[in-house]
Amino acid sequence: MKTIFSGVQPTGIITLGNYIGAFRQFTELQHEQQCLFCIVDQHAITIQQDPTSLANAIRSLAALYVATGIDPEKAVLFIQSEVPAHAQAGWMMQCISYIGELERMTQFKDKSDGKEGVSSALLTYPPLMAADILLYNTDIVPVGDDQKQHVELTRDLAERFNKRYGEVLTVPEIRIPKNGARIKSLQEPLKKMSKSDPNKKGTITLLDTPKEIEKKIKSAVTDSDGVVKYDVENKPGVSNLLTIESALSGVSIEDLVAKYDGLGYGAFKAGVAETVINHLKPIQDKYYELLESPTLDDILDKGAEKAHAIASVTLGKMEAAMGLGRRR
Ligand code: ATP
Ligand code: LTN
Repeated sequence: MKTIFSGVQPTGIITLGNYIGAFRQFTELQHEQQCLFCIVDQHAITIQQDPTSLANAIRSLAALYVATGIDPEKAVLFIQSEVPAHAQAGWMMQCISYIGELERMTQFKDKSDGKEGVSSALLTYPPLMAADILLYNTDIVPVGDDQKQHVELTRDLAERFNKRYGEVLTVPEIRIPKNGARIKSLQEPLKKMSKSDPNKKGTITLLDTPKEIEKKIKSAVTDSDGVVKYDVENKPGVSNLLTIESALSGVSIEDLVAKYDGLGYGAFKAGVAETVINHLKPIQDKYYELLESPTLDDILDKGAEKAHAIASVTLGKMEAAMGLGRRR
């Protein structure tokens, strides 16, 4: 059995991008593998967060993990800050990271570009992510395409650690979905759909109402030729909508193109909206049922306990290998 680890930031309500790129992989993998899924709240505070909103986002994300199909009997679901080994191992990973390699991370460049008062933690975010992954002897990291560079850095750091201090860490592999690894914004189809995008019209969240979904898809940016065709380069908006419908319905893009042949963008967009609305309805029902229930706290308490049991063993090995503390 392989060990799977992934994390999502509680920085807003998760989007169709997060769902198709990440959550769908999680629910598939949990049946055969040992899975750990983390709410990475310490990553979220690399950008200033309002404390009440952050607390709400953490609970909401936990409920969405379960509502989208994570089975807490099979997978471990926990909050990063409730397992102190993450911050401890994160520090050790920072100590073996070079400033130059961190400055080359595109997520750092995107999130710091043109901003004043960028936190030092935004730069040292990837070593903390490496710690998240490496503490659990992870074999596979299911993520969207945008995290490829961070997982590659994690591999480099694990190899560097092992070379310097002895074989302690497992070098993980990345897993990116074939279909929908990078869902685009509905308003700027060259940019990825992102839950912290201030332009809410470009993003569909898992909690949007049917009316909101219809409206956003109706006003999605397409092109003027009126033909439903998959062509990412010349028709990024239409291709993005096709990818969304295909990922949610399981119907191939080819079959969708045939289904909408000769129909205009109006009918196409109505069809995509209907698929999205129907897919999200049971997830939303389960979410609202869970949100206020004590079941969610039980799940998170048990998750933190199980995660701590695994992480503290690896942390102990890392500390001993590096020579921290007293020799035992
Ligand atoms: P933020 O806007 O705060 O950076 P985000 O929407 O990029 O958030 P993350 O919490 O960084 O979301 O990512 C959670 C998971 O969703 C990751 O595995 C990431 O690769 C995946 N993901 C994020 N955006 C997309 C997208 N547009 N398409 C496919 N996968 C995505
Ligand atoms: N950097 C990721 C979130 C993240 C993560 C992780 C993903 C933090 N730790 C460990 C996979 C494994 C992001 O921004 N999506």
